[in-house]
Amino acid sequence: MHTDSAASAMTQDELKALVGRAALAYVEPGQVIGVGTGSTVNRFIDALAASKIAIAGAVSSSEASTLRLQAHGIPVFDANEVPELSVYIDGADEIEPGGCMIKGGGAALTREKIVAAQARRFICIADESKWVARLGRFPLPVEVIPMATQRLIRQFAALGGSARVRLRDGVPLVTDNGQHILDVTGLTIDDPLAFESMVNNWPGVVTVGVFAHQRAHLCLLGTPQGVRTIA
Ligand code: ABF
Repeated sequence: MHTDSAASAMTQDELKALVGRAALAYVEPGQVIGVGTGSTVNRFIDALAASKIAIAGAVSSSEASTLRLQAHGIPVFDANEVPELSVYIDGADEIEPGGCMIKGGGAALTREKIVAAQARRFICIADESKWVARLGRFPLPVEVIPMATQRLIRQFAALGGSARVRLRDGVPLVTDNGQHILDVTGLTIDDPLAFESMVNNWPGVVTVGVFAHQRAHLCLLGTPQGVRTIA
């Protein structure tokens, strides 16, 4: 772990821009790269466009990231067209020292996990507010098939969790995949790998927002003292 050049006190958005730029060091010309979703990734996309690094294109994890990439003239490929990606760059809602994450605050967790699974290396870019000792403070996003919602709410309650359907403008948010999101508070996730495997098997769960099977190999963490590179 090392810290780059010192930086004065920075806002969260400035920290996101800092790590968005730092991620460029892991992008090689001619590559097709995997691109995540969220405001930190947006800063990476903008930095990538400004850098003029001539990548071949990107595989995107959301309609939102696709639109931003295309607005910069960066070609976007379907995941089925690119068997393997050298790198996947994405944010997180929480990341712990082992590289396990909670993701899905941006409702893109399913496609994020799909694209991450195609990449040799997952590089997480985050401001220091995302760094936690143990996962679970952030409400856990779970993408679900709507007909299973009530039973899944009861199953999370049996674990001490309180699950709510994520709303947008007063109605259930519909994901890029046409499903709903539950946000679950009150969980203690001591073993992310076991928890992800368990919830993945519940009928009606599309994706649970614990990324332990697809954990980050490297985290670029934005701090007022600069970027901490944590492997
Ligand atoms: C995305 O990054 C989501 O999984 C996660 O919620 C988000 C973090 O958002 P932001 O960078 O805007 O804090 O991958």
